[in-house]
Amino acid sequence: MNNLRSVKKRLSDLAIFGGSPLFDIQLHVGRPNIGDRKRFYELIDDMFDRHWLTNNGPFVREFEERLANIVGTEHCIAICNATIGLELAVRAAGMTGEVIVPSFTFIASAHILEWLGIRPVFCDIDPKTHNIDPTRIEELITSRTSGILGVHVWGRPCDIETLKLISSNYGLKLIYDAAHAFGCSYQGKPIGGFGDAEVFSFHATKFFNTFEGGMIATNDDDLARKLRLMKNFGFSGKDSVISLGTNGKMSEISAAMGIVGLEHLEEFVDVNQKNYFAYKRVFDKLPGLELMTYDENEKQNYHYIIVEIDDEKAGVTRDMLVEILSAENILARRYFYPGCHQMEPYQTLYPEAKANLPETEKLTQSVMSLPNGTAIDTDDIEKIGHLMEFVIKHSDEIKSKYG
Ligand code: T4K
Repeated sequence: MNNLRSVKKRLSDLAIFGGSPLFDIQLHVGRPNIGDRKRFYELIDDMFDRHWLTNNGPFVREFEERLANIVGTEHCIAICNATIGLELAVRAAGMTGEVIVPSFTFIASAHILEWLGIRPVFCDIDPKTHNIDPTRIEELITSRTSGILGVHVWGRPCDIETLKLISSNYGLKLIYDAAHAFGCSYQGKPIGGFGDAEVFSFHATKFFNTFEGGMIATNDDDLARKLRLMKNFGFSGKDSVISLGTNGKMSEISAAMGIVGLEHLEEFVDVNQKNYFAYKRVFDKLPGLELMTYDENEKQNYHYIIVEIDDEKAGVTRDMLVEILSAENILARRYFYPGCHQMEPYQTLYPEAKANLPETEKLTQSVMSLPNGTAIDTDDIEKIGHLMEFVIKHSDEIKSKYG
């Protein structure tokens, strides 16, 4: 119990934010997983030797092929980031007017709609899954609704079956923001093949990264053809532009990072999973702190360590915990606080949205995300556990310090 003793010593006078922190280095949520550097440098040498840095180069083509093998869709289109990927997918699918989207998501999911002149109509979530609540969708459908943008929050799939049924009943397009869900499955099938298209993020903070990057997966040939044109300014060949387009291309250096990362995919998942179960041992013992569960029958990337805090039972609030952890160099995040509808321009444009989002409102106040990935190990997690245990035991004194 040396760790516990040191925590007690460290916090004994409950001058919680003084002295040197429990961890010497900062433990961040979103620390990138990095594969074999030597192999990466070799690929970069090849790239320089070829003098081909972007524009559908050989690394991008190889990366797309490997992705298609993993995800099992007809088309995997590498892109510069998921935000542009979502814009491309929504535009190529022909969404207009209004699109139904959860507010409990990263702001990009809402921004891409508003950016395209589409109104994001915020739907509440199911508190058990943190995903869009399908029972609340139909009441939001109007004559202007053209689609649903589901988000597989934390990599846990939406209720895909019901969303598919609703979208086909109402003639709506269905796109998934699968930014969190690379390596995850739904009913045994890889995420990527559902809806009209699914968009993944390979941003540095995701469990698998290409610095910045992402991919659009689809089985729709026509949509894929449109997407390939649109991500390259609408060029169909040299000197021939046949549609409106933008620059959504992935660079060769990103694709090289992706190729190396794919060679470590199982190892990244193993580390995440091991850490997840170490956190589980910690949180199983602590009152008022509930660790989000993963469905063990599906494939998961175990990247997100999401804890819901019940103030009454824990004796401390989520915000107090985040502050205490941060003072000890554990940089937890309040994802997704305060919810898209509470950010601009949505708060001003659609002030009435809040009234329909009670579960979103509740969750944004009680949830926090903790570090995971190769930059943290089970010893660190045990230490975090001792700290949390101590904080909860001394919650009355700590609260009085907060005034
Ligand atoms: N849809 C969803 C559901 C998403 O979650 C996201 C992205 C998107 C769409 C859009 O995908 P992209 O267009 O980005 O491909 C971060 C990421 O920037 C963002 O990609 C991610 N979601 C979101 C959940 O997290 P911030 O504003 O929180 O980033 P920041 O700079 O505060 O960094 C987050 C944490 O990561 C910090 O603790 C520091 C750490 N970090 C970050 C970077 C970049 C590192 O340790 N190393 C790094 O290189 O948005």
